[in-house]
Amino acid sequence: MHWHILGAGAIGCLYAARLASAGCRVTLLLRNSQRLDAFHAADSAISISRDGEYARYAVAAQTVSDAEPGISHLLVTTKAHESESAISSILPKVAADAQVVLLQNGAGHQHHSVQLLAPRPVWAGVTTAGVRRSDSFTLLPAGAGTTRLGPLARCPASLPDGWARIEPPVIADAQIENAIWQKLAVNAAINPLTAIHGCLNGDLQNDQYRDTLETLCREIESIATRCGYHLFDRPLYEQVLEVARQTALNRSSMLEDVSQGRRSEIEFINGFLARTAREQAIDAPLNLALYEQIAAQDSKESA
Ligand code: KPL
Repeated sequence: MHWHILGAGAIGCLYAARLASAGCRVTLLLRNSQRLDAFHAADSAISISRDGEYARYAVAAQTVSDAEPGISHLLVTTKAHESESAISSILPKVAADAQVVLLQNGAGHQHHSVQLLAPRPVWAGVTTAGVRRSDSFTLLPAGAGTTRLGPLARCPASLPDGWARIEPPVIADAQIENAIWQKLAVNAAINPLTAIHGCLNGDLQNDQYRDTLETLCREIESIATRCGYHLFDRPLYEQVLEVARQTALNRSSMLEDVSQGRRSEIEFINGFLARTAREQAIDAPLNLALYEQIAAQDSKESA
């Protein structure tokens, strides 16, 4: 089978390499000819650094506008705020019965994508794989992580074609929406605080953040509970401290976005929670304040 990947960021490139290793044909769909030139300059391959050596994965690439109609398998790994326009740009070329996987951060956008992609089957995934890039197509993995994948709409019970052969194995999760909320909750606690304080994930274990983090976690838990999601078997605060410990030396994706002047995913993380809290008449003032602070910074960048 032939997977086309929309969104050649770190996770898109990682999954291009994993799908290629699983025996799938892979084509990266790139935004424009400059990105395609950069890919050719990188020897038309994705490189992954491992133990001081680079493993090379030769995959194909083309621009979205050069793609031929009849795409049978589409993996979407764009930033949440780009997914609607990116999917719309490729949609006329995606077969009506194509399998589609959304592997993105945040929540709220999946619902629009499912509508846009009808009648195609859509799965959603959540990954904790840690990966940075030293350049556009060279990956520096920081932990294989766990990837869960489950049906969002119109899917058969099985994993999409080829995904059962991926290494490390993808976990089939019939309750993928719960897994999306779990990831969302952890990101909503760690990402805005690290972005605002310019600190590493591990710094959030320090006493100075304790009250803020505890309050924020309680707000997030009350929103999730009202929406019928069970987050973790322990308080979210303890789970967040554990993730902060495990990823202590990481700069969160939001800290990276904000410090590089890129638009962050705040709208689909704390913004999504703020809108949900309002709809459910829940008071979550700290989440709202963090959302507004980063959203204001985002709009200054894009002005
Ligand atoms: O997913 C992450 C992110 O940075 O977006 C965490 C879990 C916070 C790890 O850095």
